[in-house]
Amino acid sequence: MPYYSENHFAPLVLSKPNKKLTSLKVLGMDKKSLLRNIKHYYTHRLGRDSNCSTTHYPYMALSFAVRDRLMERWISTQHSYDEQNCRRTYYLSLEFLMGRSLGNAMLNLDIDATLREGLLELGLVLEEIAESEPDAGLGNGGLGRLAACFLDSCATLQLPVKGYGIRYQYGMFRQHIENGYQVEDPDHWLRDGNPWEVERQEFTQRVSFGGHTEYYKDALGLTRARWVDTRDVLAVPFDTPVPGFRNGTVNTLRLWQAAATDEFDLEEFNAGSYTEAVGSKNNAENITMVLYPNDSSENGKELRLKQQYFLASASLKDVLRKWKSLNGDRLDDFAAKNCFQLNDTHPTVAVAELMRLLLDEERMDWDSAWSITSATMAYTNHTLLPEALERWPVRLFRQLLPRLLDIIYEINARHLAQVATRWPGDTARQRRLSIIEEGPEPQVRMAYLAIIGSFSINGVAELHSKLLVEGLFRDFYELWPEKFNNKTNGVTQRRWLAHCNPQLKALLNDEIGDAWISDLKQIQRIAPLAGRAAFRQRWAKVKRDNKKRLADLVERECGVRFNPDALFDVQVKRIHEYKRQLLNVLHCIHLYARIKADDSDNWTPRCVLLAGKAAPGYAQAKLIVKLINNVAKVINNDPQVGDRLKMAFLPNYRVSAMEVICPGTDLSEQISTAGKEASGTGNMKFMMNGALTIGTLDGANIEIREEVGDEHFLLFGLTEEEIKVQRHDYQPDLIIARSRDLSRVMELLEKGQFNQFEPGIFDPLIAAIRSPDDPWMLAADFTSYVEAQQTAAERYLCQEEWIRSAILNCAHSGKFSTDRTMQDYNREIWRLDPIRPQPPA
Ligand code: 26Q
Repeated sequence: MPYYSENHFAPLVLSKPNKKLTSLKVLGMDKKSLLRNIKHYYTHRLGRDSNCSTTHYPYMALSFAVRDRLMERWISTQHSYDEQNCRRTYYLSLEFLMGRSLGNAMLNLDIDATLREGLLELGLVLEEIAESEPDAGLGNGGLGRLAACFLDSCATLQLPVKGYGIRYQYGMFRQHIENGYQVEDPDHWLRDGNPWEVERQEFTQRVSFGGHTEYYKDALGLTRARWVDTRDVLAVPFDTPVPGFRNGTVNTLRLWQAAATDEFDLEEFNAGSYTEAVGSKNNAENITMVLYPNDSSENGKELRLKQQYFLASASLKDVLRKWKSLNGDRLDDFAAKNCFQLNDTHPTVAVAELMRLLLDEERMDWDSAWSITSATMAYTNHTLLPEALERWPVRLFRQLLPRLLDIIYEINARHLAQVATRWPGDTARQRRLSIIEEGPEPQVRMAYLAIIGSFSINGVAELHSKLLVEGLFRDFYELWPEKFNNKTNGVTQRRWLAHCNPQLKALLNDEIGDAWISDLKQIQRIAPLAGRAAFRQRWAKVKRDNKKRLADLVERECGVRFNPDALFDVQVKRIHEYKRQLLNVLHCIHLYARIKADDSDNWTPRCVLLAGKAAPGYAQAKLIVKLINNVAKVINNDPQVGDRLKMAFLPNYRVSAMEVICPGTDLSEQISTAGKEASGTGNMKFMMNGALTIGTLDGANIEIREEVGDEHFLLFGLTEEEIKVQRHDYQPDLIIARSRDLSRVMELLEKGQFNQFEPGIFDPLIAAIRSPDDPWMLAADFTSYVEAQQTAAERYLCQEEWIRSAILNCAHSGKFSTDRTMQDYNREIWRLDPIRPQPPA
């Protein structure tokens, strides 16, 4: 027996629920009660006085006052869920990119106007105070932000959905630029305290690693397994409230933090190495130290697999604990009442962990355990890049999670037997469909485990879902066509319009009322107004003010002045070759070359903004950042260019930066190689805020174009099918030679115009463009991209037409609300009943 003390956090237990302790007076939502509360926190809790001059403490006091109003609604929502013992969904994700909470909470509680006014009486400007809040950057990009938008929509739809994730001490790195290069800084987002979370030590879980499997006979003489000699880690939950929009519902995001158990390493302890034994606690606590800053899988990192299992195991144990507290030990109904949505393959080890818990801890037989597991798990895929599919070395699994590897082998054996029955003698197919990829270093294919263990598998846009079943998952589709479905992504209009674009919100409310905030389809009611000059004028004023706000940010951060009357052309997203920021740069160089060649009659002044983070180990992406900065420097410092063209790279792209960027954008760049971007969600934020898209037929761009109509979308580039065909005979050198424009651009690049004192640094980018194996086929789309850009420039000159298109983009963005996405998930996968909480007494 290992020497350990049980969870020392476990509190003493009260003999019965204490109703007196929890009966409380509901807090007022009026200005007077709010201000009283804020002042109370400022003085009595934070201990600050009139000499204190930072905005941090007013921010904290305000946040505590707002948080108090969430608490009572939170408790009553959770009571209603328990009382009704309703079916629930758990959204398992290694990433939740929540951004800031204060503005969202005030909007959803409907106290933002009251507070703005009240704070002014105290001589404080709400927007300035809100700037003190650091972003909760616990995600890389699209997948993590999608999880955050989903939570907002589920709370608004009053669906009993709980998020489970990891409380990283360090979120997504902060980026700054030195000599044009990206430099990473740690993001210690919790340093000044986080008023939006509540630690719940009482629900601490224990998670095991290492050890080995032991077999024994149970009381009935059945052979059973147990996982022994493990090294355990505690998982401590921190809960963040997730308020719905003006509806009294407050859901939960539960994030796990690793803590060492009090078991000391016995040998070290007995050898008298007390300090070493205590020091080794670090090992445990490291598990939740940092978010992996890759947005495609990083292969074989042991710590990452530990994070994945830590999340899966702690969350499943927590759900089983809660189940037993409400329903007792019987699990017959478990699958009818619970659903786990896996956000990509990252938490997929949950399939094997749920089997382990049911087999080894609950003593079920295999078939019962499997029927529960495979009826509760659902998997969402977010990528089409085969190289991004997660695989883990079998060796690592055996070492870290030996009992789970046993179970995965058993799942695989039974699965392959089924394949053999369906396609007798087809051993090639068996090899293709096996969870285990054979080779010198055998691997566990996580996507296959997810597909086999789930009752639903979905892609995130129509094209993506279609390509999945035709390509990557074709064999599985033949086996189980009924499991596969599409759920087109969305974004929450609460954050991405109502909160981030207050002027447009006011304009919309004035014209069509505010129903669109919880029913975005209503926004199409502004479509007829696009034909009214007076409305277009008001729209233009809002856009110009937002462009000024964005121009101020760019000037502050980049030292470049953007003229708000120019066309604001924006590409912000992770830096990735397939997203083709490089194509955008080639276009900028092309415009520069035209100006230098005095070819600028009827010119449309243009300000090009790029932003995004490159994975720290992705050399080619980092070089693209450097090129953007170098090209920008040449363009901005050339007096001959003047106001006709400006270019800037905004450092440290994050949720709160996008809140300023998307309202001020005219032209949204969505220019990935067709068939590579699963969906994209930035495209939807821009559209909602009245930008036109210049884009390929990729991901959700296709559906955006369908909704708004071809005339209001700037289409270019090869289709996915054309890319597939032309790939076989792709000769970029020839394409370059035949295009005067592209030749001129390549010449400038190749003669070192943008790296005068840094010879050769861009050679790898030049080589990529010229390679017949360039997977992203930049040269193939260059000419058509330049043409579409020229069309955009000409249309912008006719402001009346441009604004009409902008209004129609906003008007037709109704489909791209996550409210719609969540209704689709709920109708076809989760089947949850909305629950109205009892209003607090
Ligand atoms: C996996 C293993 C190890 C380390 C890191 C990872 C990892 C982490 C993050 C792999 C992928 C990601 C993120 C992927 C992502 O953001 N995908 C995007 O998801 C969006 C929401 O569905 C889509 O809109 C985008 O098209 C897709 O690129």
